[in-house]
Amino acid sequence: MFNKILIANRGEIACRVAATCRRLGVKSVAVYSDADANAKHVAGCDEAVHIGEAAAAQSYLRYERIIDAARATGAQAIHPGYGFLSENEDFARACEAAGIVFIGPPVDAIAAMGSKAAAKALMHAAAVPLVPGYHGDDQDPTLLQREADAMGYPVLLKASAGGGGKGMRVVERSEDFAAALASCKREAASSFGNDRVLIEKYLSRPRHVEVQVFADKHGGAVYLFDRDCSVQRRHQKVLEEAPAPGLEDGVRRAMGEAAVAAARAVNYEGAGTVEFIMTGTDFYFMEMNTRLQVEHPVTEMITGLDLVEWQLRVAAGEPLPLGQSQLSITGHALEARIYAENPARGFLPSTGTLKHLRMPQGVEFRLGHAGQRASVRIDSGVREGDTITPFYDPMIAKLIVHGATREDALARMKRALEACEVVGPHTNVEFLQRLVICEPFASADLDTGLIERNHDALFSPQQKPVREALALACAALLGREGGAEHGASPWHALSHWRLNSGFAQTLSWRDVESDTAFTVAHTHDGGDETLAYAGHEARYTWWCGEGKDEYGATIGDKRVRGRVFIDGDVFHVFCLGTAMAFEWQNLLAHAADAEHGEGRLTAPMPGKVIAVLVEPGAVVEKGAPLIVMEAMKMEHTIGAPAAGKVTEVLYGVGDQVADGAQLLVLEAA
Ligand code: MV4
Repeated sequence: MFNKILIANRGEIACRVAATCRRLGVKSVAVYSDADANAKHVAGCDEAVHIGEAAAAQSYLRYERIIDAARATGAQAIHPGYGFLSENEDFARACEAAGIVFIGPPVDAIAAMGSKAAAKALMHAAAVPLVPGYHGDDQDPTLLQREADAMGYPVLLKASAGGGGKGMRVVERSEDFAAALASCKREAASSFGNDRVLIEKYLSRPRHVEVQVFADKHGGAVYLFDRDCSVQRRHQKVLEEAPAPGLEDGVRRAMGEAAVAAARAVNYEGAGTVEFIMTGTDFYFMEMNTRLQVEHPVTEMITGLDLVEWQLRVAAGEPLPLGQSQLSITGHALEARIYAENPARGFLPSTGTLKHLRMPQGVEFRLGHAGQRASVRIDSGVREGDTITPFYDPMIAKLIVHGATREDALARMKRALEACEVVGPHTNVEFLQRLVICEPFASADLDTGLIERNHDALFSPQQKPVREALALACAALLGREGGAEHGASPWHALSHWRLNSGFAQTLSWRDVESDTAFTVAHTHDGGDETLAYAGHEARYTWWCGEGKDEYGATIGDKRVRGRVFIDGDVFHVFCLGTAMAFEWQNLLAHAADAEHGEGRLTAPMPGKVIAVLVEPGAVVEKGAPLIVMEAMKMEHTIGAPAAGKVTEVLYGVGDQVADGAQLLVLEAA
C-alpha cells in the first residue's frame, strides 16, 4: 500500500478519497486553486499545494503542476477523482513518465473506450450485446443511408467521438436521413474535431443501467452489481439507485458477466463502469467510463465495501480483496444529488455563500466495519459559510440512504430531504422531494423520459403551509425582540402597557419567493394571543425550542414545530418538510434608520397616536417601544432605534400625525 497519495481534485470527491486515506493510514496531499484556499478538501488532507488560479484550466487541469506537486511532496500515486483529468490519456501517460502511479486504468484502456465506434468493434468481438446498428469505418453517405434503411426507422445517429448525449440525432423517416446526417456530422466536427458517426436502431423509453466493475493486475475481474441511473435531466443524473429495480437474477448475472467481459476486452485495471441501455430484459452496451463515478456510494451501501480502498489496493498491485462468489447485495440504496441551481430558471447554476447549511443526521463516510452500515450518508465538499462559485460544478452534497428494501430506502430519502436546510443559493431540494414522491418513481417505473413526462407534477407550484410558517417567523421575531426565555411569552417580558387588554400589534411580512405581502395581527387580551392573517383568526401561543433556531407554536389546536434561520430582516422558516422565507417589513426601524443621525423619530405612515409609552427624560434600551400609532386599522409600535434618552415627546394620545412627522427626539447613549 502507498504511504502518501496526491488527490488531483476538489469538492466532495476529494473529501471522499481523503476519508479513505485517513481510515487506511495513507497520507494525503490536496491541491487547490485560488478559490479553494479555505476549502473543505484542503482541510481534510494532511498537506496541500497551491496550483493556480480559480479557473479549472489554470489549476485543476494543469497536470504538469499537479505532477510537480506530487514530486515535491513525495506522493507515490495520484487519485484523479472524477471529471477534470480522470479520463485524460495524456495525464495518465505523464504520470507514468514521472514514475507516479495513476490510480485508474492503463492508458490503452482509456484510449480504447474513448472512441465509441472502436469500442463497439471491440465489444462485438468480446460478445458483449450491442444495439443493432452500423459502426463501420466507411462513412459514405449512400452506404450509411442504405444501412439505416435496412435496420428500419427510427434510427439514432451518434457522433463516434461524442458522449453524454452530445451529437445525437433521432431520424424518424428515410427521407429525413440525409439532412440529419449532414447536421450530425457538422456538429460532431465542431464539437469533437471528428465527424465520424455511427447509426443505431433507436430504442424508445430505455432505462440507463450500469454495472460497476473492478479488475486487478493479476487477471482478476469482478462486477459489483448494477445501478439504475435512468432519472436524468438533459443527460445529467438526478437520482441513482442500486441495485437496479426489477432485474431478475439471471439478467443481473448476464449483465454483470457482459460488463466483466467488456473490461477484460480492454485489459482493464481498477474501477470502471459499463453503461447499458435496457428495454424489458434486453440490455445493450453503450459506453464504458474509466473512472470512479459520482454515484459509486449506492454500490458501497449495498455491498458494504469501500471502493476507494479497492482502487488504492489494486493500483498498489494487490489482488482484488474479494472474488465474485464472496460478493452479495444487501438491501437497497438511493442517492440524490443536491445542487445549487434554480429549477424555476431551467436549472441555472445558482452561486453565493451558503449562509446556513444543515444536512440530515447522518455519517460522512463509514464503511468497512461489519454491521455498521449507515442508513443515511452525506458526501459533501462544502461547509456552512463556503461559497458556491461559477468556477466549478455547483454540487452541494450527495444524499445517500440505505434500507432493507427500496420502500424503506425511499421513506428514509423523503425524511432526509425534508431535513436539508440551505440558505444562500437556490437549490433543487424541493424538486427532488417532488420527484421521489411522484408515482412512476415511487413504483420504480423508471426510464430516461421520466422527468419530461411528469413535467407538470414536478414543476407546478406547491401549496405551502404559509400560516404555520408565518406563526414560526413571528415566534422567532418576537422571541428575538423580547429576549424571552424558553416558554415565556415576550409580551410579558416587555413593558407593562402591553398587559392592558385589547392591545394589538401588527407584523408585516413579504413572502420572498412569491413577493406577496402578509400582515399578521397579534392581539393580546388577558393572556391569550390571537393570530390573524388573510381573514383567518386563531388563538395563538408560541415558544422557543430547546435547540438553537428552534421554535414552536400552536395555532388553534394545531401544533407546529420548526426552525428559523434569521438573515438580517429575512426569516427562513423550515417546517413541515418545506422551506419558506419571509422578509420582515421593519417600517419603523427603516423610518428611524434614515433619521437616526439626527436623533429624530418620525411616523412611518399617516395615522393616530394611540399610546405614548415614555416621558421626556426616559432612558430606553434599543428596541424599547416608545409610541403606538394606529393607521389603516392596524397598530404599529415605534421602537427605539438605539439605546438612549428621550428628550422630547412631540405628540400625545389622540393626535393625528402626518407621514414623516417627527414624533419624539432621542439622544443616543
Ligand atoms: C440511445 C437511446 C436510444 N436508442 N441509443 C444518450 C447518452 C448516451 N450515453 C446514450 N444515449 C442514448 N442512446 C439508442 N440506440 C437513448 C439514449 C438516451 C439516454 C440514455 C441514457 C440515459 C439518458 C438518456 C436520455 C436520452 C437518450
